[in-house]
Amino acid sequence: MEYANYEALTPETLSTRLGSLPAVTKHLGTDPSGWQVREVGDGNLNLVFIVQSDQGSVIVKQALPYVRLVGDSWPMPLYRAFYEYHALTRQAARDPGTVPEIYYFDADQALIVMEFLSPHVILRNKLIAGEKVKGLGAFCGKFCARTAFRGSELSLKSADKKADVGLFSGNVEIPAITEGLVFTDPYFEAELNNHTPGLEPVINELRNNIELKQIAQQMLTKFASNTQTMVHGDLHSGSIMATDSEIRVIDPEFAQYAPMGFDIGMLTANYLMAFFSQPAHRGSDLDSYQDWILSVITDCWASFEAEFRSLWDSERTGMLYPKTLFEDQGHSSGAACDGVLAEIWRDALRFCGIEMHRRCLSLAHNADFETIEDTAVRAPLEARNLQMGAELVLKSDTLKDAKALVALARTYNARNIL
Ligand code: SR1
Ligand code: MG
Repeated sequence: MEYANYEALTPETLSTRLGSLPAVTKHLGTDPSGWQVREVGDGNLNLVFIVQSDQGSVIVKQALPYVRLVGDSWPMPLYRAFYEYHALTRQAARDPGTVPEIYYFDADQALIVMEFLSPHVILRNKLIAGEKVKGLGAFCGKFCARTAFRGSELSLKSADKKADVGLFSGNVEIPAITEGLVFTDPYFEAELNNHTPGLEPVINELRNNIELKQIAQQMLTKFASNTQTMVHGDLHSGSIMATDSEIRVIDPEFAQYAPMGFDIGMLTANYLMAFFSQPAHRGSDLDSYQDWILSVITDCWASFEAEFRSLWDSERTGMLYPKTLFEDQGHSSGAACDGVLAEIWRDALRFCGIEMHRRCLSLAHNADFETIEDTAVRAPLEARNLQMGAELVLKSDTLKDAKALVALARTYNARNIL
């Protein structure tokens, strides 16, 4: 794609430029002069517009040719919209009803018109505000299991899966962001890094731990070379929108084929960071809200495992662990499934620990901690998060299950580190 005609939309030009598209007028009506357009993008990369008329609303998301968070000194290919579009279509097929409906895609303008989710809000804001979402853990676990299983050669025909790996392998610069910012930058003084003052003793300890860096690089190797399934690639609480009981996953432009444990590991990290940040956000309801966040983590893993096992029994039609080798021989494949889940669990814990580091040490921190204005309050909470992250990376073999994981989180939450 050349993008010769690409032009970034503005609130002033959007109605004229999209006003005659049937896919859009179907939702907003045919009189664009009455449309209200607001640019609401608060992510790190793109333009996002809410377009409303008296007949309905849509979201228009358009890629910019650079990283919005940094500016045009960091160019970023427009083709990421193409991958986001393809990721959304695959997620919609693999776990129907969990992602916004796409109304229109324009590859040359790097834009997607999609369903406006309302009254959904970004989950991270709900977690900061102390709001609960019914069924959150179960939803997330099922989403991770279904997309992991159904995007892999446990389920897909090999030729289809390999063709898809080929398609997504064109998405180079976006994974490179993760490869640098997530796996590498936290562990040395990289140019774009920043951290809360006061954390230096904890950071020095991490950066001087050679084993920690070695395992982080092992996980980077796995992330970059293991094409087990199509992952969302950036699954955190900012990529989930929810009401009190309705949940959707958004923003899969970081999609790539990668290890099955990646999404659920990153998501678990973001729940743990929400948990560790709570003392600065809550009052008398602190304990019960922190308990609820930990229950989201255990629910998520329970639902992931149950769904994965169910798909293993009912949809294992790919070339991996075929029934011809097990059930058809009168042999149980239960231990093989246990083995696959054990590897996902260990990988996820390590990805989780690394994500806990990057959100406090490299570029693109999360609002859970960043909205704590008093750095003297923020630093000790981040210190707990950083040290637990290191334990997850270094000792993933010793943590048996999600119950043990949340018990460990409680011990770090009680520590005075700085
Ligand atoms: C430069 S992009 C920084 C971060 O924003 C995205 O949401 C991803 O998390 C990425 O790592
Ligand atoms: Mg995003």
